[in-house]
Amino acid sequence: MHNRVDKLCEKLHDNEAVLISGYPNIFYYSGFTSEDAYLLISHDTRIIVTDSRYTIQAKEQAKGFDLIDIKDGFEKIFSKTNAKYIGYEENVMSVREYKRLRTNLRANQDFVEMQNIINEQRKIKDAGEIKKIAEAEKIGDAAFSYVLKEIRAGKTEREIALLIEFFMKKQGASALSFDTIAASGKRSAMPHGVATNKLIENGDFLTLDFGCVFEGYCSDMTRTVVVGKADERQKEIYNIVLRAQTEAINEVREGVKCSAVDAIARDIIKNSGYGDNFGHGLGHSVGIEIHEAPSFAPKCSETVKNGYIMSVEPGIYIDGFGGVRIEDLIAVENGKALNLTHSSKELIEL
Ligand SMILES: [Mn+2]
Repeated sequence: MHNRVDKLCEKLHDNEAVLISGYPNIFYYSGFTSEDAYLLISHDTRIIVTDSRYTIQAKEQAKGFDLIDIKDGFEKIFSKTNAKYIGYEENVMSVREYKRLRTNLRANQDFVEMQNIINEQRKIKDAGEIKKIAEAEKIGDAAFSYVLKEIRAGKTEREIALLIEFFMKKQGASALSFDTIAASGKRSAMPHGVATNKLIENGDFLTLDFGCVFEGYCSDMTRTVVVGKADERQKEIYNIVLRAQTEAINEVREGVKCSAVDAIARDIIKNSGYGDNFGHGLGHSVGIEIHEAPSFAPKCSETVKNGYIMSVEPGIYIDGFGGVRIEDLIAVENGKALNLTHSSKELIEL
């Protein structure tokens, strides 16, 4: 944690501090696992602010930080640094909180927005982070092979989602990365169709998109199966998505443009006649949060770097018919792509 704080300070001028108020960055920089806290970090300050519910926990987890009780007030907290500019997280702080905290600044201090500076180093995952995400993804793989034996016509999407969720928690997951998507039949045309009480029917596509949190880090994977026998159109769509996904993964390596990886998959889908049926980006980074920067998207100007963990998840969605998405998590190590997802991508008919 300390080198992360040091690295952040390298980006701050002598007269700048940051006030971190969102869980992901509080966890990243201090190891503290509750969101009811603030970190004040500058060249002369390492402070964690929380309340009496978390005092013991903060002392144990946020080593190297001085603890201040929030009851002491922000006037005292802001007086602990000589910094003139206090950077805040604009994605996190509410307008109300901003207004309230601002009245506690010293006369010569002011707030400035610093979300990107605070988030920047989280793009590159260290070996320990990659290991945790790989472990989380392994739990997802195990959940998928387990649930395959349970999927059949007559069960609801919700039942299948719950089985996946219970299994992942039993395997050591502390939480879900997001609400499990289990979208069957026509509902599979909704890229984010969370599980409902719809009965799974024979001939349905069933898209399962799920992930869990392991030691603070998220996993994410998607598989689409057919319940019963796949028809010709289902096979056609599935194979286009699979080819787009596989060829995009083959392009992932250090130095390649994120937009170029997106283009590989997008062009394959477009040239197969389904360009209008793939509306979302190809992928996103995953870490403490399920959606992190950068992304594989047409407008992303970044290049792939070692330490990036990215999803690759093209899809084809046809209103009134159904849809297919296939998603793996890829880690970039030693310049090369390493697939963290091991579940089969052959079309599974159940
Ligand atoms: Mn995803």
